[in-house]
Amino acid sequence: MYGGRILVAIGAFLAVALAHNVSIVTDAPLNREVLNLLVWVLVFSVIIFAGVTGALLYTIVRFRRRPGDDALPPQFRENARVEFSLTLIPLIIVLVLFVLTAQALVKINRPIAGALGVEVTARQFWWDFVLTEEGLRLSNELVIPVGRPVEVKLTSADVIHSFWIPSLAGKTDAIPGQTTYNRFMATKPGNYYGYCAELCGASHANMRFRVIALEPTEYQRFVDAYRAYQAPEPKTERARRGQEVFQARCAACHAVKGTAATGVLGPDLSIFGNRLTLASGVVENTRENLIRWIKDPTSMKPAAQMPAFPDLSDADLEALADYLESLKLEGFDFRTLPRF
Ligand code: HEC
Ligand SMILES: [Cu+2]
Repeated sequence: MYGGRILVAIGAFLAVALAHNVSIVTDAPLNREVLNLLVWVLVFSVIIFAGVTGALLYTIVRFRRRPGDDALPPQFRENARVEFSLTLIPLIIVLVLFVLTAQALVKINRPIAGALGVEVTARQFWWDFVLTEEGLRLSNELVIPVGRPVEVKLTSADVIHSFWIPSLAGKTDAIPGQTTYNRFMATKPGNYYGYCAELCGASHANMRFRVIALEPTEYQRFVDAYRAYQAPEPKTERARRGQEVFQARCAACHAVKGTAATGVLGPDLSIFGNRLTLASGVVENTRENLIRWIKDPTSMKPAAQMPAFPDLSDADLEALADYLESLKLEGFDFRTLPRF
């Protein structure tokens, strides 16, 4: 009875998982290695499960008490052969798994020639990315090309965080004072969700990021444009006022390429107008959210490390928003990319 129900439950789970595509994405080299290990562990588990339950069932049926069985059945103590095999078989299984794991670890940790270097610094509660070769800083939304492996060099500026892009790569801890590595590759253009996967404080759950994967030519166009980019001069009186306020109140922590703002305590806002999200992937980048954020970041993100600006007038807030939205690389729109 129960067995049947359990089988139905497992079947239903698998059907739902398949229908919802809860699959491990095997494009990424690291994920593929881990998936292979999982298959081996599963195979051994099934063999052991079948062996143990099979022996148990056989014993129960074969040696059950029958009418008239009144005498004590034969009693055994110690059986060297059984004990020897019960030690040897698990030992072999553990050794096989050990060798497979060691092989996978070597493969996963081997540097990939020609990989795109990205330096990642995790902070409470946001992510800083630098495209190493190009020397370009991008905060919270990393732009990469499709079809080229990415080698992430990871560290943390404060506590332990963990870098995780479920559709592309396994988790890697970001540890203060240490460098760790994560390697992955996107095979489809898209807007991939990333998360912090290590409890790091009040806004741990609000510490997300995006990876924007572009076709190689589109990526190259982006890199060339961003390299040459200098923040455009404000075109309206209000945006000009916004820039003044920004220089006075925000530039100590935020950088805008091509201006006097060079702060590094907060995310780089050079191409804020191209950004899809605000506050490290927590809300959509809309004017309403932006103004709410500047007035009081902790109302949207507990313990956020940016001060509130309750003293800014509505006019100044609108001016700041005008200015920030004008910081844009023309000709790029990431909103239409599929999401993973
Ligand atoms: C003391 C440093 C500091 C000052 C001053 C500061 N910020 Fe911030 N800002 C931060 C930090 C840190 C974050 C990241 C917070 C988070 O996401 O957890 C941030 C995040 C932001 C974001 C979201 C960026 C993103 O990538 O999602 C915007 C927009 C922003 N600040 C605008 C401003 C404006 C406008 C001002 C001036 C009125 C300002 N900041 C002043 C430190 C500062
Ligand atoms: Cu974190």
